[in-house]
Amino acid sequence: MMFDGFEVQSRWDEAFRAAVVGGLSRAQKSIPCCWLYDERGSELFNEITRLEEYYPTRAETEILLRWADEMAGFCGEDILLVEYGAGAGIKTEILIEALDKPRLYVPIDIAGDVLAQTASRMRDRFPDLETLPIVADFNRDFDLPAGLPPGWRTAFFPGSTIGNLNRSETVAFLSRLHRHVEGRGMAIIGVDLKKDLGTLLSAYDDGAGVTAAFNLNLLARINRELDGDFPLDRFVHQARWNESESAVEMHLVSLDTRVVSACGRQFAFHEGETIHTESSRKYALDSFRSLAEKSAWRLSRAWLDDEDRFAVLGLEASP
Ligand code: AVJ
Repeated sequence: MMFDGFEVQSRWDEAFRAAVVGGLSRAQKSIPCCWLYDERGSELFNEITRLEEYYPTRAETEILLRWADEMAGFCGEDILLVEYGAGAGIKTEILIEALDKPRLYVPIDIAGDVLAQTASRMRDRFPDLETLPIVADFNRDFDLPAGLPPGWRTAFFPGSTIGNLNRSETVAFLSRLHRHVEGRGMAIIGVDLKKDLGTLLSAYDDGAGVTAAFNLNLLARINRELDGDFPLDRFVHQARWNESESAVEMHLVSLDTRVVSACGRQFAFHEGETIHTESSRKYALDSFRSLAEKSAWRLSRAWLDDEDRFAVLGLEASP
């Protein structure tokens, strides 16, 4: 079925409204992290990746630059590279540059406009590589189109975006990747590693306040798009460690007891109450290995940066 732009937009608005109404009605208020990334949110996230405190992007890029040839050998020749999320740009270019005669590049993203930009950038950069963009929400179940060219497939998921998923979501996601590579390919996945809390927490609460602005932008978005009246100066950003989830969480803390309206409804906050806006899981290699094995993958390679902060993992599908 096809939707015109207007219909797509109104479904999107409807989904945001449902996420906010549902999320603010829970005992622990929470809004899924995908809603942080409107235009302004994406700009702020780009700024985050350049912060001194935010090491993951730099560490992962360093790993790719150093080990791309080995990764390419791991993937094999004539492969189809399937990328989940199309924003990774430079990291993808590093890998593709190293690959031996890649046959097809398949970027997948929910945002059609971002995807189109990625596809045209990659066609310019790699004119001999066929690019087949696919609009899909990779957190939900979907199949790759039938009739792709033959060849082994590698699923590529950089950025430690997998850290946003909880255990069961991670297993479901990895199982989907296993199906997408037809049970016999590879996956290359960027994973942030567990480390001292000081380093972890300052990566999510930087001195310049960019992460705070990124988090608070969600309330500005609710005010603008869902007729909300959150007072932006009476909510503050907080990064905290959740030991049982092994995750850094972002919250928005209400400084007062108050009632806020949005979507034509009212939501009560008590002083200090929070909205949970994102979890970013940090793994030990063994804990990731066991999730991979639950979804029929074998962890065969781990490429780390100099300071062992971040890992790019090479998984092989077990039949
Ligand atoms: C894009 C999900 C990988 O969790 O590190 C950065 C998002 N949030 N700072 C992460 C994020 C706050 C980022 N991911």
